[in-house]
Amino acid sequence: MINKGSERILIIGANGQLGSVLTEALKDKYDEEHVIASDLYLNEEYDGIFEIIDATNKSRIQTIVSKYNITQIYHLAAILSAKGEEQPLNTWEINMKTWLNVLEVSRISGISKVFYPSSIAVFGDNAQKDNTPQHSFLDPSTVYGISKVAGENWAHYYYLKYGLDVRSLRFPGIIGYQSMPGGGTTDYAVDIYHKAVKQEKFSCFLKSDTTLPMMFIDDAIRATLELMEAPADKIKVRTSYNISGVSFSPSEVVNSIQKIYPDFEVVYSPDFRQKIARNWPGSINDSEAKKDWGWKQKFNLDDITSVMINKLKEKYKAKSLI
Ligand code: AKB
Repeated sequence: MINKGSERILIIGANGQLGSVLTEALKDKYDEEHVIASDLYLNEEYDGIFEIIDATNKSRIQTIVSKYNITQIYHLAAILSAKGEEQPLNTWEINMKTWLNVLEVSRISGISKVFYPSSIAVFGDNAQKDNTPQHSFLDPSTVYGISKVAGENWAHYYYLKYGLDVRSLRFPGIIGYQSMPGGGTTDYAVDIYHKAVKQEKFSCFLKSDTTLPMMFIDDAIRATLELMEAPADKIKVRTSYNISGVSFSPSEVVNSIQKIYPDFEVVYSPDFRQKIARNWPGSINDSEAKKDWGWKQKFNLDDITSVMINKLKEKYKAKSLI
């Protein structure tokens, strides 16, 4: 049972694709005035308590944690796989520094639970490509992937050495209608729905048969909340859990969209992101998450297509853009 009144939650990276939706879900679950959203820039549209935090600045995180007596931190700020390749050393610096700052502030302030999103980007060429097991060889090909492997190991270290209750999921590509992803290799799978609804032709930066693990945003949010609410003794993996949603290629999502928009057109112009995708798994084995804390995915590809198209239609119609 959650004691709604006693928990005080800080979300770092609340303006992002996952952060913006997770923050609303946390506000539904806990007292609204106990959920503190934060990011590098103020979100003018956000309705609730918002603080500017640059998470490379440890004392700023500490100030906000002390100001609101924070008990849980969700650390969602990171530079993703494709964007990260533009400036590898800067990506390493930001992804690691922000995470180590969060871990240190959490340790010093006695934070009761911390959430850290990892990614399928931790896997590289030497991991099994289909049904990739939890305990695989990790030789990522992107700096984002390297930072997530290191981040998972730091989570494990803080758990072992200080007993800090850090929990983590290896997210696949996340598909949602509320906000756009930024800088990932799986971003095409959101953009494609926007183009379909606007009845525009889509140019895909991956080859048509590149199968990747993906997940609908509702499943991703539910997985996060279920993991964070599970009793601590159920959490056996203290690096990061594999979780699976659906797996599909660009041509499969095109087929799914064409059931609703038969004239939807796509051209394929693979770029550097194809090489990143080729190194990632096609599907994920999440048996440990299922066994330990009861994870089960709900949305398949056609479910995702139906919700995405309906919600985006509403959104674009409201703005008179379609
Ligand atoms: C990316 O494409 O970089 C992210 C991820 C899979 O972590 N969406």
